[in-house]
Amino acid sequence: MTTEITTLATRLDDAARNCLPEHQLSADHDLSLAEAYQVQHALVARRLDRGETRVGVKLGFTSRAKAAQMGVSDVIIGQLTSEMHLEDGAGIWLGAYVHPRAEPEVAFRLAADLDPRRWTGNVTETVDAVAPALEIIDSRYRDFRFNLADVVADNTSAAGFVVGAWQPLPRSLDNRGVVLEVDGRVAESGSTAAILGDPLRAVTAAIRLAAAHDIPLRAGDVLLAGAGTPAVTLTASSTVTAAVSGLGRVRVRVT
Ligand code: OOG
Repeated sequence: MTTEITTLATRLDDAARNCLPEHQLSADHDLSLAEAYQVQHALVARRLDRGETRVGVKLGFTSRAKAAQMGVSDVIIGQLTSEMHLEDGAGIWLGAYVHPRAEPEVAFRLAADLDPRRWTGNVTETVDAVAPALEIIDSRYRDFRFNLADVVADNTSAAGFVVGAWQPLPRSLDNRGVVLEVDGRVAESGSTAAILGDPLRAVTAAIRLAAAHDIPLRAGDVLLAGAGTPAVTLTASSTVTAAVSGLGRVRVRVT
């Protein structure tokens, strides 16, 4: 790993730990997508060195509305670690983040260890459960502004996630209502169809991206399929709930 990759990863890791926004890497570095994923790996390695474990992956920009909100178009992958995991109903403190937002998601659970480069393509054998989920995204960049390489390097803004009750895969998941509520009022609503047309396609996309960028996948890993609606900014003293029709709901309390 080059010194420069390590330096950039340290910039983003420090921004997350100090809860202070950082300048976009693209302001002074012309990173290719491959280099941006190297920065992401170096960033995750720092977390693993501190004792966190890898617990899954997440996709970004699987929804067109979400991609349009952020001005980017390609699907990207990020890595989830143990420290990001929050129990359903957990309280989070705004001061522990830079400028966090929440998104309603669908989560899958990997049935077995998987070598993404040797995947056979059978989605319903690869994942054994599905759950409603909430993701906390917190771009480490000032004003939540970035280009594709910036956000990949910043581990796709991953900061926290809540997974609801796991349940067996239903026959279809492709057109279910998704609602994001703040204090019981609907803030955003959409459909699982926004997630690549069908959230099951996110499984294929995640494995393809994991293979391309050397991200390991293990039995029990969580796979967040991407937002079903645009994100909402978290505000103090509020409760944010994500509901996916037929799957249930999950929430966080913001203090
Ligand atoms: C990047 C993460 C996007 C999604 O579900 O599309 C994402 C960001 O908007 O900060 O997680």
